[in-house]
Amino acid sequence: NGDPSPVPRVAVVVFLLKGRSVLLGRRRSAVGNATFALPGGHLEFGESFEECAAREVKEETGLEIGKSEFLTVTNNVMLEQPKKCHYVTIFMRSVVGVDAEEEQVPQNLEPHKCDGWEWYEWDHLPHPLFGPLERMVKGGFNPFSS
Ligand code: 8DG
Ligand code: MG
Ligand code: MG
Repeated sequence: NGDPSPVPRVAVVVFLLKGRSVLLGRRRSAVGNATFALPGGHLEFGESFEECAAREVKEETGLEIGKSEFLTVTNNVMLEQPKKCHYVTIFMRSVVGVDAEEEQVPQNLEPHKCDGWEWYEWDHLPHPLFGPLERMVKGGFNPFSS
Protein backbone atom coordinates (compact mmCIF):
# COMPACT_ATOMS: atom_id res chain seq x y z
CA ASN A 1 0.00 0.00 0.00
CA GLY A 2 1.08 3.54 -0.65
CA ASP A 3 1.69 4.93 2.85
CA PRO A 4 5.19 6.48 2.51
CA SER A 5 6.06 6.49 6.23
CA PRO A 6 3.83 4.05 8.09
CA VAL A 7 3.86 4.07 11.88
CA PRO A 8 2.62 1.70 14.60
CA ARG A 9 -0.81 2.66 15.93
CA VAL A 10 -2.57 1.99 19.23
CA ALA A 11 -5.79 -0.02 19.25
CA VAL A 12 -8.07 -0.75 22.20
CA VAL A 13 -10.27 -3.85 21.97
CA VAL A 14 -12.67 -5.35 24.47
CA PHE A 15 -13.40 -8.82 25.75
CA LEU A 16 -17.08 -8.31 26.53
CA LEU A 17 -18.00 -11.25 28.71
CA LYS A 18 -21.47 -12.57 29.43
CA GLY A 19 -21.70 -15.82 31.35
CA ARG A 20 -19.26 -18.15 29.55
CA SER A 21 -19.53 -16.19 26.29
CA VAL A 22 -17.65 -13.43 24.52
CA LEU A 23 -18.93 -10.97 21.90
CA LEU A 24 -17.37 -11.36 18.44
CA GLY A 25 -18.12 -10.01 14.99
CA ARG A 26 -16.87 -11.03 11.56
CA ARG A 27 -14.79 -8.23 10.07
CA ARG A 28 -15.33 -6.52 6.74
CA SER A 29 -11.95 -4.86 6.34
CA ALA A 30 -8.67 -4.76 4.43
CA VAL A 31 -7.17 -6.06 7.68
CA GLY A 32 -8.40 -9.47 8.80
CA ASN A 33 -11.31 -9.60 6.38
CA ALA A 34 -13.93 -12.26 7.21
CA THR A 35 -12.28 -13.18 10.51
CA PHE A 36 -13.95 -13.03 13.92
CA ALA A 37 -12.74 -10.23 16.17
CA LEU A 38 -13.55 -8.28 19.29
CA PRO A 39 -15.20 -4.85 19.20
CA GLY A 40 -12.65 -2.05 19.37
CA GLY A 41 -10.74 0.53 17.39
CA HIS A 42 -8.16 3.29 17.46
CA LEU A 43 -7.18 5.16 20.60
CA GLU A 44 -7.95 8.84 20.06
CA PHE A 45 -5.83 11.74 21.23
CA GLY A 46 -6.36 12.40 24.95
CA GLU A 47 -8.40 9.25 25.64
CA SER A 48 -7.91 6.75 28.45
CA PHE A 49 -8.04 3.04 27.58
CA GLU A 50 -11.36 2.80 29.47
CA GLU A 51 -12.87 5.74 27.58
CA CYS A 52 -11.78 4.31 24.24
CA ALA A 53 -13.18 0.87 25.13
CA ALA A 54 -16.58 2.31 26.06
CA ARG A 55 -16.72 4.60 23.02
CA GLU A 56 -15.81 1.90 20.49
CA VAL A 57 -18.21 -0.63 21.97
CA LYS A 58 -21.00 1.97 21.91
CA GLU A 59 -20.23 3.05 18.31
CA GLU A 60 -20.00 -0.48 16.99
CA THR A 61 -22.66 -2.37 18.99
CA GLY A 62 -24.81 0.19 20.82
CA LEU A 63 -23.99 -1.54 24.10
CA GLU A 64 -23.28 0.63 27.13
CA ILE A 65 -20.50 -0.96 29.13
CA GLY A 66 -19.72 0.04 32.65
CA LYS A 67 -16.24 -0.29 34.04
CA SER A 68 -13.59 -2.00 31.99
CA GLU A 69 -10.21 -3.21 33.13
CA PHE A 70 -6.86 -3.67 31.44
CA LEU A 71 -5.96 -7.31 30.71
CA THR A 72 -2.91 -7.37 28.48
CA VAL A 73 -1.17 -5.81 25.50
CA THR A 74 0.21 -7.43 22.35
CA ASN A 75 2.36 -6.27 19.44
CA ASN A 76 0.77 -7.08 16.08
CA VAL A 77 2.78 -6.65 12.93
CA MET A 78 0.54 -7.50 9.98
CA LEU A 79 2.55 -6.99 6.80
CA GLU A 80 0.83 -9.82 4.91
CA GLN A 81 -2.57 -8.08 4.95
CA PRO A 82 -3.97 -6.23 1.88
CA LYS A 83 -3.41 -3.11 3.99
CA LYS A 84 -0.08 -3.49 5.80
CA CYS A 85 -0.31 -2.35 9.39
CA HIS A 86 1.25 -2.53 12.81
CA TYR A 87 -0.83 -2.23 15.98
CA VAL A 88 0.01 -2.16 19.64
CA THR A 89 -3.25 -3.63 20.88
CA ILE A 90 -4.59 -3.01 24.36
CA PHE A 91 -7.03 -5.71 25.53
CA MET A 92 -9.67 -4.64 28.03
CA ARG A 93 -12.35 -6.70 29.78
CA SER A 94 -15.88 -5.74 30.69
CA VAL A 95 -18.53 -8.03 32.12
CA VAL A 96 -22.18 -7.55 31.21
CA GLY A 97 -25.13 -8.69 33.29
CA VAL A 98 -26.81 -12.00 32.53
CA ASP A 99 -30.08 -11.06 34.28
CA ALA A 100 -33.05 -10.50 31.98
CA GLU A 101 -33.62 -6.93 33.19
CA GLU A 102 -30.02 -5.98 32.47
CA GLU A 103 -29.98 -7.71 29.10
CA GLN A 104 -28.75 -5.50 26.26
CA VAL A 105 -28.89 -6.77 22.70
CA PRO A 106 -25.92 -5.88 20.47
CA GLN A 107 -26.76 -4.07 17.24
CA ASN A 108 -24.64 -4.03 14.09
CA LEU A 109 -24.19 -0.24 13.91
CA GLU A 110 -21.31 -0.33 11.37
CA PRO A 111 -22.48 -2.94 8.83
CA HIS A 112 -19.81 -1.80 6.35
CA LYS A 113 -17.18 -2.96 8.88
CA CYS A 114 -18.84 -6.01 10.45
CA ASP A 115 -21.25 -8.78 9.45
CA GLY A 116 -22.91 -8.71 12.89
CA TRP A 117 -22.27 -9.34 16.57
CA GLU A 118 -22.94 -12.62 18.36
CA TRP A 119 -22.17 -14.16 21.74
CA TYR A 120 -19.90 -17.20 21.42
CA GLU A 121 -19.07 -19.62 24.21
CA TRP A 122 -15.36 -19.51 24.98
CA ASP A 123 -15.11 -23.28 24.50
CA HIS A 124 -16.80 -23.04 21.07
CA LEU A 125 -15.19 -20.05 19.38
CA PRO A 126 -15.93 -19.48 15.69
CA HIS A 127 -13.19 -19.55 13.10
CA PRO A 128 -11.18 -18.16 11.58
CA LEU A 129 -10.37 -15.80 14.42
CA PHE A 130 -8.60 -12.53 13.63
CA GLY A 131 -4.82 -13.12 13.76
CA PRO A 132 -4.04 -11.17 16.95
CA LEU A 133 -6.86 -12.97 18.80
CA GLU A 134 -5.97 -16.35 17.29
CA ARG A 135 -2.39 -16.04 18.56
CA MET A 136 -3.58 -15.26 22.10
CA VAL A 137 -6.01 -18.18 22.17
CA LYS A 138 -3.36 -20.56 20.81
CA GLY A 139 -1.00 -19.27 23.50
CA GLY A 140 -3.49 -20.27 26.17
CA PHE A 141 -4.81 -16.82 27.06
CA ASN A 142 -8.22 -16.92 28.74
CA PRO A 143 -10.08 -13.66 29.49
CA PHE A 144 -12.21 -15.40 32.12
CA SER A 145 -9.26 -16.43 34.26
CA SER A 146 -6.96 -13.43 33.78
P1 8DG B 1 -12.08 3.47 14.35
O1 8DG B 1 -12.11 4.24 13.09
O2 8DG B 1 -13.44 3.15 14.91
O3 8DG B 1 -11.13 4.00 15.38
O4 8DG B 1 -11.41 2.10 13.93
P2 8DG B 1 -12.04 0.70 13.59
O5 8DG B 1 -12.49 0.69 12.18
O6 8DG B 1 -13.05 0.33 14.62
O7 8DG B 1 -10.73 -0.20 13.74
P3 8DG B 1 -10.56 -1.75 13.87
O8 8DG B 1 -9.96 -2.25 12.62
O9 8DG B 1 -11.81 -2.39 14.38
O10 8DG B 1 -9.49 -1.84 15.05
C1 8DG B 1 -8.23 -1.23 14.89
C2 8DG B 1 -7.14 -2.26 14.86
O11 8DG B 1 -7.04 -2.94 16.10
C3 8DG B 1 -7.29 -3.38 13.87
O12 8DG B 1 -7.09 -2.97 12.55
C4 8DG B 1 -6.22 -4.31 14.38
C5 8DG B 1 -6.29 -4.11 15.88
N1 8DG B 1 -6.94 -5.25 16.52
C6 8DG B 1 -6.26 -6.30 17.08
N2 8DG B 1 -7.12 -7.22 17.55
C7 8DG B 1 -8.38 -6.75 17.30
C8 8DG B 1 -9.66 -7.27 17.58
O13 8DG B 1 -9.86 -8.35 18.14
N3 8DG B 1 -10.72 -6.50 17.17
C9 8DG B 1 -10.55 -5.29 16.56
N4 8DG B 1 -11.64 -4.59 16.24
N5 8DG B 1 -9.33 -4.78 16.29
C10 8DG B 1 -8.26 -5.50 16.64
O14 8DG B 1 -5.03 -6.34 17.13
MG1 MG C 1 -14.54 1.54 15.55
MG1 MG D 1 -13.60 -1.61 15.17
